[in-house]
Amino acid sequence: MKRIITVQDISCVGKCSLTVALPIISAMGVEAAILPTAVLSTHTMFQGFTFHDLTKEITPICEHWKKEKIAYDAIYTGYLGSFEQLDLMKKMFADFKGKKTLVVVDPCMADNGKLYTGFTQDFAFAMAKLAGLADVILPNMTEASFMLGVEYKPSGYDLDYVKDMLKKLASLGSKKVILKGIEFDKPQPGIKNVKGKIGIACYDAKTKKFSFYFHEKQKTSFHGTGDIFASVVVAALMRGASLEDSYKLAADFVEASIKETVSHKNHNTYGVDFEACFPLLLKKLLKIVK
Ligand code: PXL
Repeated sequence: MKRIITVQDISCVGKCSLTVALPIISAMGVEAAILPTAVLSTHTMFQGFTFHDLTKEITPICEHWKKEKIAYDAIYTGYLGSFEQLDLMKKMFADFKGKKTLVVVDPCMADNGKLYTGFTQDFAFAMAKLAGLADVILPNMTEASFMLGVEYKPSGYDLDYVKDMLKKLASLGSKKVILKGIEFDKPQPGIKNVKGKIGIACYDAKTKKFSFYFHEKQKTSFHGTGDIFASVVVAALMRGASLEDSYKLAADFVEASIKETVSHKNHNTYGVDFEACFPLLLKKLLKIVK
């Protein structure tokens, strides 16, 4: 069985970071080892959340793993809370990246044109350096804009703008870029149906191939869906799925989870009910990987 080490916070309540990565990776038939970076009472969308930093634990934990000769097939980082943690991840990549280890950085720090509470433009530039060490990165349009130091455009851009952004993100150093949250106002060459759609654009710097996947935009957005998306992508890659199949599976699962959540009256607003969509996820996964 493949083993992923995922490095992100524990938001005790919030359906994000480790509380989604663990169940999703496990359900997809991959071992999920964890390195918690902090414990929060909730994610940072709530008022008055508690925050206990675990940075000091990271080095001793990694040293113990080295002593035990524990190896990982993938290293997947999500929400990281400080410059120091970014530096520690660089060291972790150097220590644990074997010839076949896949490094995935989800530069989880912003959405809808805004950085999450506690982050700055300098942090985004530092995250861009970490992203440069990864094999796969999965920013949304906001995170991509902050990492590149360009103004975030909520609309009015075209396919060339997106392709240029993908190439610039790849030039940070990572070979594969999955860019999320793309919305076109007008049809684009090869992408006719854009009305009411939101999509993913992907660039493989090795093959120089672009690919796209557009699906229905849901009216409500939720925290944690980026973490769900990334967890599905990493686990699907570990199960041998192609990059394209992996991000399509992830997008379909997120879409189904949002639809499931809003189908209930008085549904919660802090995260999606992805738990109810596992049968769909596994059915689709088994079609891809047999
Ligand atoms: O889902 C991303 C995320 C992860 N962890 C924490 C967060 C957020 C988003 O706000 O606050 C602590």
